[in-house]
Amino acid sequence: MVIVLKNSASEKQIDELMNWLQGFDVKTNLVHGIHSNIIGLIGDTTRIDMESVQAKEIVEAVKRVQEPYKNANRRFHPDDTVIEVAGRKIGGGTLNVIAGPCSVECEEQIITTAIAVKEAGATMLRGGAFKPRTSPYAFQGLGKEGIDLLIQARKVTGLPIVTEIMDLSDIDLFADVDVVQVGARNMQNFTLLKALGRCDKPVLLKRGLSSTLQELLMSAEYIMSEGNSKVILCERGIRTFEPATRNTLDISAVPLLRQKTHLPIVIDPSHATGIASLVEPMSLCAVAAGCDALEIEVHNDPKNAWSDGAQSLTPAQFAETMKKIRAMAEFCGKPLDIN
Ligand SMILES: [Mn+2]
Repeated sequence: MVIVLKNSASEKQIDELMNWLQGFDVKTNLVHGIHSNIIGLIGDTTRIDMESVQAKEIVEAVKRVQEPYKNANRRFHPDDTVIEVAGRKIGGGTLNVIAGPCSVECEEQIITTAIAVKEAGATMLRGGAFKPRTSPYAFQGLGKEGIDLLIQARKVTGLPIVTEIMDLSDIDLFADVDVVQVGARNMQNFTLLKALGRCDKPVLLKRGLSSTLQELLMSAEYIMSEGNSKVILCERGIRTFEPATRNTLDISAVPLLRQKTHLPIVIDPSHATGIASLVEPMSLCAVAAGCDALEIEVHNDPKNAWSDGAQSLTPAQFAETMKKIRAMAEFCGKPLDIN
């Protein structure tokens, strides 16, 4: 961090500022220039709030030269993080495909879909039990019953289950879930993130619809700084001016996050586009860009789905898409994870 001081700063004020900064356990280096003085900080500056520095009377400008996240930063952890989920590995050279319906609706729907996606080659099952819907009048999910049905589907297929938590008060219901998902709308629910940081469970963290990649990494940092290093990042489209797709898929997030962080990266082409026919081409792009997993909505009867039917693939479409995903994954040297 570099702090530029105002010309009016007195020696006493500079001393006071330096003492305050040293309280954060960093080395301070005062450099006298011709036109202005600067303080260079060396060490871990993640605990120093830039705005508090900027608020000091004698500070002209502050600039960070290092990212404000530490645990998620590749600079400090050069090796890729590989997260074990019931014998499968997310990250580290193989591709996982998490597939299933937007919402768990009933036993027949989730079991039929689970068997179909497993047969097509999916490696994990997704399904929403708690649904963050834009309208309070839309289907809100089956809650605990939905989680029980997912567990049943796991028994039948052996696929680990991924499902979303919306509220901290439900955390006990997730004890037997393999991966806890935090949705885009909760990406900055810091109380929830901190609580998940104290669990020993993989967390699939979705990027908020208007969040920058740095904000996504700062949210990962919330979980990691509490002790849980099993964070999986997910790009699911961001809101732009383009209304033709539900969101705009930021494919460049994959190689960019890869440079910035060691955490595994997932692409959700279903929510990113909102259109079933775009899911396959976007999946192939994502694999080519180097993602570690895809999360795809598949429904046994999309036309009658209780949520997100327009973006859900039928089991037959998913099976066809999987053939191409498998071929692309092999071409890219990141074959499908086989248990
Ligand atoms: Mn959905």
